[in-house]
Amino acid sequence: MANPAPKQASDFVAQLEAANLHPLWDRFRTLTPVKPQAKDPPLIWRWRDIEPFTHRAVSEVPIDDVERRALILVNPAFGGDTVTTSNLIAAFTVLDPGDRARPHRHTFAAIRFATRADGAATIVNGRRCDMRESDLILTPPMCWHGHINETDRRIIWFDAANIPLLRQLDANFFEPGDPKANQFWQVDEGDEKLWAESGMAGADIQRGPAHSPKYHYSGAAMRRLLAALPAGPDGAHTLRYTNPATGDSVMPALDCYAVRLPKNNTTRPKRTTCNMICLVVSGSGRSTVGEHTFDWSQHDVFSIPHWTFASHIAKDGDATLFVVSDRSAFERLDLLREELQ
Ligand code: GTQ
Ligand code: FE2
Repeated sequence: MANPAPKQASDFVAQLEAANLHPLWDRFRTLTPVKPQAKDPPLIWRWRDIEPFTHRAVSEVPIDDVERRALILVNPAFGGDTVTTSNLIAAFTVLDPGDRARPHRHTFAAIRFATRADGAATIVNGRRCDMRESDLILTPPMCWHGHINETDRRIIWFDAANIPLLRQLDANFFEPGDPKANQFWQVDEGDEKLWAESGMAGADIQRGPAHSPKYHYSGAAMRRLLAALPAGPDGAHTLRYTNPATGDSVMPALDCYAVRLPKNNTTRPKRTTCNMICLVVSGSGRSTVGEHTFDWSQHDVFSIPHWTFASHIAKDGDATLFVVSDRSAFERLDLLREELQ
């Protein structure tokens, strides 16, 4: 009789459970899977499906009634939770002429990337960041920010944040600003000038928080650097947005990249332990992510869940992707692993 009677074993487990004890041997496999297994299959959200809802949001949702007029891209694999892929959300935000999204600040990190936002402005900690095509604007943890559309056109941009990560850690703090404080909006670029010249910085500027002291990264500069960059080991030309004071990621738990895919050259499949959301900035192409193949064009968004192989190819000319990820968080926890096929 090598095996103990199952009843005896389960009695023991039940008694342990009643005493707030769990036997590790009983659930070892669940507690320590041999590799990560993303909850979500990769997903694509097509701009042609999203855009009509952005217009409806403007007509049905007055900006003064809401904190932000953002449509969040959700993967149903999270069971109705507001999550795009693990740790991250992505959204499109809409502002009509004259709209102001009131100031606030929070501990989650956020970014916005200007898709159709020429002339809109985001004010970050008293600095006015005027948005031009493909500009990236950071709103690092606890920096005050609000948005304003002083143009005569409807403005739409892509934004992303690590809200699901902070909910998991229960580390969210949120402070509303004063919606009537007019001085919030009456600012110029301010200290953003201190970080506008690459490779030059004030010698006597104190080192501050872990995030980038530069909040505004120009789309024109991104395009110039992407055109000059050699291909990496995967065949793509990849730029990382960095903190100019340290050379590190822009924020400790949100990490941004731009990728140029040369036409008709499939990148080598790659997987990493971090999560990525890709916005198609320009061009069209096809990505194979895990078992899924996505054909994409401008302003489509797709997810690359962690530990899922992804490869990309541009069609009819070069294509550019903007990628937002939680990679820097994994680096800081010494949990980043990568594989290239
Ligand atoms: O622009 O401040 O999509 O706080 C989600 C949370 C945008 C923002 C989002 C936010 C914002
Ligand atoms: Fe915000």
